[in-house]
Amino acid sequence: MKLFVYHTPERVPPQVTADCAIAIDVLRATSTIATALDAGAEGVQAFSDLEILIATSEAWDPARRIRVGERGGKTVEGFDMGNSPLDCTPERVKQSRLFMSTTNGTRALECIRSAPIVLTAAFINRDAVVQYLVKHQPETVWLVGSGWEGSYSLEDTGCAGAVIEGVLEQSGISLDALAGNDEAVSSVTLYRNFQDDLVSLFKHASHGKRLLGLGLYEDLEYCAQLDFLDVLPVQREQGVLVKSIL
Ligand code: 3SL
Repeated sequence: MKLFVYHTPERVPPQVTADCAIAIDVLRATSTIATALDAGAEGVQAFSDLEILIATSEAWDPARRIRVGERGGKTVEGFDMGNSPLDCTPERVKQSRLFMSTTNGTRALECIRSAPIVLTAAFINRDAVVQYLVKHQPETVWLVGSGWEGSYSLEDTGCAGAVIEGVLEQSGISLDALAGNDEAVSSVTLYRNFQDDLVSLFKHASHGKRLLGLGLYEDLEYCAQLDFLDVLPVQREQGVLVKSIL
């Protein structure tokens, strides 16, 4: 097994794919996806384009459909929900499908969706991802940060490092044997530096600061809870994530 870290979707090599590709958008799309599936949502369908989202979701029973739209950290006008994991309570999402479009996270998912196995990771479900990797040992694994509009995001690369650290601990494989690129090694160093205080990692991050400016400190605190949920989001059909029974 070789783990490759790509800071943004733009860095993913074209024309090839991995055996397993993992999208990471800690703040906040992949934290929201994990929370919604853990709370009993039927699935989360990701879109980069808002109009395609609306047209696709029209065919769905309105009582079982939640349109989640976020741009620049704010709820898209006319959508049912923004992108806060704190809104994904069982009362709100159980048995519903979330039709989701966010600034960067859903773009990252779109870029890896043709991989044979697609997962999502956040700090809150890190251990579920680690357990999957240790058990199945896919030959090549991509950990793809969502970044922010093409640039690097500290928190996504930190989460990639947390996943690699978990695999190191649980598999006994050495970092040199596991790391597929230099980014994988540096992500572990980043994670180790902040592992005891992930909120402080968020406070250094430009998107963390953006969310703090919007008064969303509670979202940061929630997303910083390492291994909080035992849920593994896995792509069942292109763009549709469900709770894994793997
Ligand atoms: O960029 C994204 O996809 C979002 O997760 C951003 S936000 O945290 O909802 O503002």
